[in-house]
Amino acid sequence: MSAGLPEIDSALLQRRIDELSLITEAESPAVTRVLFSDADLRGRDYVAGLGRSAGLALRVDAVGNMFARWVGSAPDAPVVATGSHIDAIPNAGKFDGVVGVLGGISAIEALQEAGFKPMRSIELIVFTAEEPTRFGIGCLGSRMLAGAIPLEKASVLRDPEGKSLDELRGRAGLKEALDSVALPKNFYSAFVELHIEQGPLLEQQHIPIGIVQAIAGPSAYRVRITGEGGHAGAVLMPGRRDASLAASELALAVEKAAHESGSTDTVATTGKWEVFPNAINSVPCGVMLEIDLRDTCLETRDRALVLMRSASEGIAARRGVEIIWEEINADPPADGDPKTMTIAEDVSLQLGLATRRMVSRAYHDSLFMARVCPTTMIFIPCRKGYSHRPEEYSDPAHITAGARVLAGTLARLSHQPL
Ligand code: HGY
Ligand code: MN
Ligand code: MN
Repeated sequence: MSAGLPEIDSALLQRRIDELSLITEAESPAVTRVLFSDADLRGRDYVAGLGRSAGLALRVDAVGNMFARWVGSAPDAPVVATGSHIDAIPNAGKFDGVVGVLGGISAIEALQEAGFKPMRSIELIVFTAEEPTRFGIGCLGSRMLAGAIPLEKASVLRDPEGKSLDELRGRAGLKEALDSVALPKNFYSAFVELHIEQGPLLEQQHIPIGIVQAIAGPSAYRVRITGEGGHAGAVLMPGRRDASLAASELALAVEKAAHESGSTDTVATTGKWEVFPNAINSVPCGVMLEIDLRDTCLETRDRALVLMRSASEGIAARRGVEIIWEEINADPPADGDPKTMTIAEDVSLQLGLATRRMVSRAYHDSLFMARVCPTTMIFIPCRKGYSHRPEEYSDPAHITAGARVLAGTLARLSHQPL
């Protein structure tokens, strides 16, 4: 490959990001693209079209992970992979995940343009359901690739309307058995994901490239609270067993536990809240909460959980309600691979780009890819750290720089000794 690093077609990459952002179920500039929704299926078609025009060999697995491969001169050697996701939670932005998918395609096209010839094949992955919106669990596609979710748990997943994974993937024409998804050993030699930081650090410190050395471990819990309903006018206050007041106390206890875990890396959010019967003149008899608890350290995350659970028992006893906890997922944190991080740093240096190592507090498919091969992430700044909201924004110059670092890193990894 020429001494210099290939140029990314910045205008084309930006245009594609804008085009993909218009494939949404939300009012622009918001983006909503939930797994296997029409928008998600149209978004997949859009990206598959780009992969085909780049001459990549396409395949889709049983859960909808999409693979676009640039076959190298050593086609049977473990493959170098990159990629991210295009699904988006309701009312999100247009860069989360998309930068890694479209930036990955641009990086491959730039290498092709520069006459680079891969030795190890280079494969772009578009992961199914990085977001938990449809089935309540994040990273479903990369989890299954890594064999990190029991098949019996994956196959019974249902969305809030009761639709099953099989029914929905069937809509996308995916009929193969789910046990075909898990990757064989040494399938990939390395994985590098380009992603917006979803935090304010890089922008604040005017650093264009972040190299992710650790990804916080996510856990999620569904909590069902059952009290006693009744007429809002007729049921007097003494003796009420109002489920939504118990839920309110529990949500505050969740916040308190995160503060008291002993680490500033503990974060907890009661992000989903459904009240039943949800009528102004009816005392709530049931509430379903979903709680998101994360930490870069398992020990302090578990400490926060113990605090939450004991607070929950106290609330149940005091208010005479039943509180049942169900774990949705509890995943360990992941570490970046030192060698892969150093390659990304060297390439950044070659491009005159300052870097810093950092922790990702958001989870990503890299959290699971790190279980199957040496993995790191390349972060780029996003305005005020905004993400999961329409104001999400990343400057084209930063996106282009990130894609250039990705291109150089993939080229180096593809020529790693077999
Ligand atoms: O929630 C997360 O960390 C990711 O953006 N799905
Ligand atoms: Mn996200
Ligand atoms: Mn993401």
